[in-house]
Amino acid sequence: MKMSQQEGLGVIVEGFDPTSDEDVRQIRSAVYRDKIVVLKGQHLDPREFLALGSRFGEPATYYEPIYHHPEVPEVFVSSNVSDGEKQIGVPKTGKFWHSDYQFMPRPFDITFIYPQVVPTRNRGTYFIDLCKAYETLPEELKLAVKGTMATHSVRRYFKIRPSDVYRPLSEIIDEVDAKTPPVDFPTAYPHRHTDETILYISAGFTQSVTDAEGVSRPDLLQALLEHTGQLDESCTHPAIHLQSFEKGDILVWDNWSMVHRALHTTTPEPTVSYRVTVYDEPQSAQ
Ligand code: 7UC
Ligand code: FE
Repeated sequence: MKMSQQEGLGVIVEGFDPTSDEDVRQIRSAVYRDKIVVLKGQHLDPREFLALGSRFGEPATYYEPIYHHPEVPEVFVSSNVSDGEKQIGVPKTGKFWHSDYQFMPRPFDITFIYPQVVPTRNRGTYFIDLCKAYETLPEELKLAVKGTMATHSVRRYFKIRPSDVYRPLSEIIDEVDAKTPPVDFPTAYPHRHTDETILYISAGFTQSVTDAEGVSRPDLLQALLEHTGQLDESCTHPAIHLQSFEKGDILVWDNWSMVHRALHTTTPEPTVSYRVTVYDEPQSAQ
């Protein structure tokens, strides 16, 4: 196995063998040290892709079945391809700054993305390292963040399902709130595997930041999002890393440290990718 540093952020890995305990150990530590790992030259079917993910932890099946791969439900499918009648997976997923399952009581530890059909233009995923965001916060903002909680919800980005057609919007919103009520995490969150602090907020899922007295601080949330680079709609902020990929690559990242945003093709080109997400510790060890 050969590992080389990527410009800016992350490592590129050639010759990863998912059946090797030593390779898996090295990739796991690279994920937490380098945040993004690109595994080159992987040729796996959905079951083998799931098996690869399982080497790193306990796979989690996405809570909404419309995203499931028809044969392997643990595989989440993002796709704008439909064979006439049947749409497999969901188009245009994750086109906003977020971290996977940030709106759930237990967000995923590691995300694996395996592009299947890669468009010729506008391919890639944007990333921002929230540990670096915390580290570079001006002292007064670090102080202001202390003791605050951030509230996250999927509400703004929940995708209407085919079965929702003709349902009242209010009923769907009530259902989303009942099924996935907002969750709270400390705004400055200690990383479990490194000595870093994560500025755990995203423009897509974070609804509010509340101070120790229970007062909502929209001004603070705005200033923090601004500092991370997530409010730059041109995505040219220096903190933003554009990760490109080609067929055969698997993108692996530390889902606590990184917020990401899909760059979707603006042309009508087909694009399909598979995703596996894992918990790196058993459920009970939370
Ligand atoms: O369709 C999507 O953009 C999915 C998003 C709401 N959630 C992905 C996740 O893993 O949190
Ligand atoms: Fe995502």
